[in-house]
Amino acid sequence: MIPLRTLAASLALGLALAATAGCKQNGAANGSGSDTAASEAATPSPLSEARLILPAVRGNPAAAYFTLTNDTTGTRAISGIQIDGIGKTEVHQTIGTEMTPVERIDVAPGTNIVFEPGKLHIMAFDVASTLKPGDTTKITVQFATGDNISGPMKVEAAGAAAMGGMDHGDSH
Ligand SMILES: [Cu+2]
Repeated sequence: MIPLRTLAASLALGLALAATAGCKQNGAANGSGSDTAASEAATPSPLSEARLILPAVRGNPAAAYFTLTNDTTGTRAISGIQIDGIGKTEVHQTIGTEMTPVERIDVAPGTNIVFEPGKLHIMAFDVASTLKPGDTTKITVQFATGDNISGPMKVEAAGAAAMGGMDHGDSH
């Protein structure tokens, strides 16, 4: 008798090609403007750093971030966010591992409010399939007073850790 031994050597070759897809397409001349904020010259927009991070999986919510400066003399209360190509938005605050919906944000005169990963952020639901990385869409910040501010918003691919491990699958 010959002991038949089948050695199934399955070589799982995990070719981890660190494919940094959708890298920033920064042109050549990108001088790091240290303290000079007057780059665009024309109108200093109170809205900056606006970007929409597409979900890695279609059907999931996107996340949106921006910085808003209250350049008025009174407190501005953000009451809603609209983004072209997005069906519905919610303002969330991440506290620890939990996300809490925020209904209204008061921005004191002369201060900034920063929406950023892992902190205050916008969840963007019903993402239009037309939104692609590299596109520019439009964000409109609505205030409780009825007026609003709009500005361009960059559309970016779901980058590594861009979502900071956010999962809206469970509670909500
Ligand atoms: Cu969220």
